Amino acid sequence: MEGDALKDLDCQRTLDGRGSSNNGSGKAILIPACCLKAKASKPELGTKCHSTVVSGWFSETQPSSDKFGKQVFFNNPMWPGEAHSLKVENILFQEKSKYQEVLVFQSSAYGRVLVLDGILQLTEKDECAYQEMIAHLPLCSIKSPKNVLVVGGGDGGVLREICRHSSVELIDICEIDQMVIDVSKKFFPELAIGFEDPRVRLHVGDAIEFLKQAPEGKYDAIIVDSSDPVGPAQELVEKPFFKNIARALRPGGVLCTMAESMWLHTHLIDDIIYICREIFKGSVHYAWASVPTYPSGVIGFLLCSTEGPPVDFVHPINPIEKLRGALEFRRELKFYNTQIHEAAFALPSFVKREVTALR
Ligand code: JFQ
Repeated sequence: MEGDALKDLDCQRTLDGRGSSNNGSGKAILIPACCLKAKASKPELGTKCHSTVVSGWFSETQPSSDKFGKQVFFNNPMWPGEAHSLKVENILFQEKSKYQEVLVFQSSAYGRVLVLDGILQLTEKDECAYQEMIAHLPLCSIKSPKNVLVVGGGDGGVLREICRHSSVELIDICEIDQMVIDVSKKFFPELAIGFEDPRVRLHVGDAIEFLKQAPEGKYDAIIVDSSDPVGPAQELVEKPFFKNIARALRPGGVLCTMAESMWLHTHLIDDIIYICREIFKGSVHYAWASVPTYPSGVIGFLLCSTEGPPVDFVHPINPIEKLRGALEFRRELKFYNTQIHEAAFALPSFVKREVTALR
């Protein structure tokens, strides 16, 4: 049975008031709590539950079935053997865009959650850590950033953070999936507020093509807020992409890209750093932060600068506390500060050993 069929089976179970029913096989089965809730509370879009939601819990696994038709779960190949689960209150949105399956649900512990192709992208409770770090680590490392490009980031959260920097005059954002933008505007207004700033210019399309066309040396900073490098996003960790980024940056310009988890991906991190060291002749550093709902509870960032005025990523030259109005612009900073910035570059011993490109 494929994912879709499974989904239908999960959701077509009739309610009998006792939380269990019969799918035609005569066997009583439990009705996922999300379906009970959905039926009772008439959510905005349909009452179907989702293939990653089982018995009312969402996990980043790929549901399928074995040869006897029994439901089994394949782990995402990027984090084999583990899955973090969130209790689902109800499903708010579920649709397939041209590029991916988009799911929004209300969780009991982390507020609303955005999931793309079964992979958790953000939750209302801990999105602050990721968005604040990926934006301020690079922007506080250079003086007066003016032109910034965001690759991906269709939820708008990174835009919200960049807007705290009053020196910034232009923010180009290139997001491929219009549905992510629309869904964020509807369900995550605290993030999508980033789109309202007059400095933002939205380009809906393929960032790889966008970067090829970008004028040489245009940007002071480029932030890559992508999904994991499986499928189409794979290109975002390859050499040609980084070359185009370096070309679009001014001398001494900075890149900050999401760089997975040091607990799970030291090989991948090593590979990316190796590539970036060849291309970015200024400096290349790895930083990390705690984001409880990402696999293994941490996420990494790769910071690179092009040849030119040297950039000291570890000791920010443009501290956020000194930028007028930055701490409270639109909403208070929740996670980032200069101490966290400096601490983010301290690496555990096993990372220093395993990521040989960092030596
Ligand atoms: C939020 N603006 C984008 N990007 C989130 N495993 C990624 C989502 C998937 C995670 C890594 C970060």
